[in-house]
Amino acid sequence: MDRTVRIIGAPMDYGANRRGVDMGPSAIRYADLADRLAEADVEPVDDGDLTMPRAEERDPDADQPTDGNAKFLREVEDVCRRVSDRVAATLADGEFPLVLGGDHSVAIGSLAGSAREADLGAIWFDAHADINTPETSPSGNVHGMPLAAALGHGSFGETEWAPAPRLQASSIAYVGLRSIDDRERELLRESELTVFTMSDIDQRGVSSVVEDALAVATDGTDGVHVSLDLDWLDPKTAPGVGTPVRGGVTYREAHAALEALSRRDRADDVLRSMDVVEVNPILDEGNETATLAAELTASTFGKRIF
Ligand code: B3U
Ligand code: MN
Ligand code: MN
Repeated sequence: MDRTVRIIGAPMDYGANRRGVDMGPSAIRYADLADRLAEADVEPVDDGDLTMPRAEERDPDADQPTDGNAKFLREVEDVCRRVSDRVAATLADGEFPLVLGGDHSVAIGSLAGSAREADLGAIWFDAHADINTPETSPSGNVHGMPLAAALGHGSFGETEWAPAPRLQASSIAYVGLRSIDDRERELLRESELTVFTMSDIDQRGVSSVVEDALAVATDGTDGVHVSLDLDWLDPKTAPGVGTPVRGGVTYREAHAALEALSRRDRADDVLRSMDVVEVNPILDEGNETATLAAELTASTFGKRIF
């Protein structure tokens, strides 16, 4: 056994515009996540799920802490503070935190916790850029904002819970973007984040793009956070996601990408924390997307065909 992977369920859907992603952690467990991780030669320990406040009891726009447009921001803050503490405690125990979403806003907590005691790099596998602020968001959904929160953009900069203490824009690389809002595009052009779109994958192949993303995320950092949004994959392969965008990576490309992160010569030193998000069992077909999430997580930890 290489190392202990602590599974932290965060069944949060406050950041998404539809119900269903709150069932993600159950569906991914049901798809034999623990057994698959054991086959990857890590020791899984399941912490169960964090308890969530109930959405039906809340008005999404009530009691907003900012003037901007961010639905359920108080609930997201409450959950992310607890995710952050759990991630930081797991790392302090020498274990690897694996956060199961829930919608992508849980990554605000993962990043903050992972970047407490280390200079952090991040690789963001997603169709979307997730760098809206409450001021620029077209939807008000916080799952479109986690990187803005972690970098302290807009009104997130006035909070003490959202910014990840030791995460720099220059250490973040996106892989596979294909849906970027106008305001996000303007910001990304001026920012230091590295953007690899689906066109880069078309032209150069996924393995070479992931190598470059790893170079960005490891340069001058102590470890890398991997954030896997299942809508990164093509909706034909991963139908169970809330905001599908056609033209994503295939099953084989996805495995190749995540296997590249754990090449035996570097895995244990480089990867520090991970989240797997946006699996929506209501929209899924036969738990296919959750199964894919479990398989890809095992690939990340080094599970090989032979
Ligand atoms: N960029 C859009 C859509 C979106 C972002 N992330 C997801 N959807 N999953 C927004 O609402 O911020
Ligand atoms: Mn996302
Ligand atoms: Mn997405």
